[in-house]
Amino acid sequence: MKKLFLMGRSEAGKTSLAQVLRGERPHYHKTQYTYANSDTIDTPGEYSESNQLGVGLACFSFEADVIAIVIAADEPFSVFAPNCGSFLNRPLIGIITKIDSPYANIAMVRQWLINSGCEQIFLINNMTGDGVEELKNYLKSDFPRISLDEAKVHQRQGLRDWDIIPKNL
Ligand SMILES: Nc1nc2c(ncn2[C@@H]2O[C@H](COP(=O)(O)OP(=O)(O)O)[C@@H](O)[C@H]2O)c(=O)[nH]1
Ligand SMILES: [Mg+2]
Repeated sequence: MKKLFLMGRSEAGKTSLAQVLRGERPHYHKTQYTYANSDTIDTPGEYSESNQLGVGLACFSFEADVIAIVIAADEPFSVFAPNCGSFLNRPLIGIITKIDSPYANIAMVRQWLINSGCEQIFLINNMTGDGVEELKNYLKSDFPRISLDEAKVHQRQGLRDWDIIPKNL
C-alpha cells in the first residue's frame, strides 16, 4: 500500500477522503495538526495557504510514497503554482473532490492540476464514494524498492526514482 500525503486548501475534502479511504463515513473533524496514520498523512489546509508553512508540507511529504494535491471541483482558484511538484522526490497526483457540487468546474481544476505537474488525476465524491475505488486501486501496490546503485542509474538518465527505464537506453 502506498502511503498517501494529502495537501490542499481548507475545506477541499482531505479529511473526508482520509476517512473514506479508511472505510469510514465522512464526518466533520477540524484538522488542527498533521495526522499520520499508517496509510494517509492528512494536513491542515492552512499549511497550503501560506508560504512559510508550505516548507513544513515539503518536509512531511518525505514520509510518504505519493503526494496528492487535493482541490475541490468548486474552488475558485488554485494555491499551487505551475510545476510546483518539481521540488518533490515523490510522484505527484491530483485529486478532485466535490465533483457533485453544483458549482463544479472539473475541466478548470483538471488543468490547474496538470499545470502543477500531476501525473494522474482522480475524480472523487466523498459523500457517495464515487471514484474512491480507482484511487484505492492505484494505492494498492507498493512502488518497487530500488538500491542506491539503481537510483544512480536513474539519475544518470535524467529519470526519477519511480520512472521505468526505457528499453532502448
Ligand atoms: N458535496 C461534497 N461535500 C464534501 C465532499 N468532500 C468533503 N465535503 C464536505 O466539505 C467540508 C470540508 O471537508 P473536510 O474533509 O473537512 O475538508 P479539509 O479541510 O480539506 O479536511 C465538509 O463539510 C465535508 O462534509 C464531497 O466530495 N462532496
Ligand atoms: Mg481537514
